[in-house]
Amino acid sequence: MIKIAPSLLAADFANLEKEIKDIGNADFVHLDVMDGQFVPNISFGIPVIKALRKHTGLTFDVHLMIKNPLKYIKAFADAGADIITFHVEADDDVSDTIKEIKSCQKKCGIVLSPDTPAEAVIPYLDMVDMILVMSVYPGFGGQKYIPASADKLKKIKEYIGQRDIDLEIDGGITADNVKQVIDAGANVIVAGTSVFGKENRKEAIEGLRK
Ligand code: S6P
Ligand code: MG
Repeated sequence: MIKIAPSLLAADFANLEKEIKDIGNADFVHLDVMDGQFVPNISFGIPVIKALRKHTGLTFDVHLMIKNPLKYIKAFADAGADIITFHVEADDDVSDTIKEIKSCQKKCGIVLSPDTPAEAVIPYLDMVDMILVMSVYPGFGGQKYIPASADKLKKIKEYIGQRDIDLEIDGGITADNVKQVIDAGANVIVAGTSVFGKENRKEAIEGLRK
């Protein structure tokens, strides 16, 4: 099943309660956490996620772009995350971080930046619920989709085989390229600018679904 995950990074930060209610027809809310160290930007963190939790029943898909995810997993879980994904390029041990997410009874996922090869997922295939392929370099919303991401999705889809793992794509997704990434194997579609850049968020989500 295809799931649409609008990224709040492109929303109006002064009106997040309204913004989150405006995307009630989405499947997930994608929450981009940046620490200014793993990526050259700072976004928002635990208190904002906790505050938003009261305003929607949508699944919170928390994407950690932080250098040391391990020590913050419990705090994000307690704040209301349902799925926590972190980068294999981060400093902490990948297996330990997966185990920590599972010990908090949350779904866990690993993220690959554009220069990390598809093969990097192989050791973790029997441990994760989700794999996120970045189709832009992490750090900023509103960038252009990197076309080589489709081949990476295809490879990872093959590695996944019959396992029950969601394959998520994130960065520069629009109504023009969404079919291409779904055909390549993605079933969770992150969309920031192509949802919150539109006047009518609900229509933008339906446009992506179509
Ligand atoms: C990477 C980026 C993504 C977000 C993104 C998507 O720098 O921050 O992780 O999920 O903001 O936004 P857009 O505008 O590319 O759809
Ligand atoms: Mg993201």
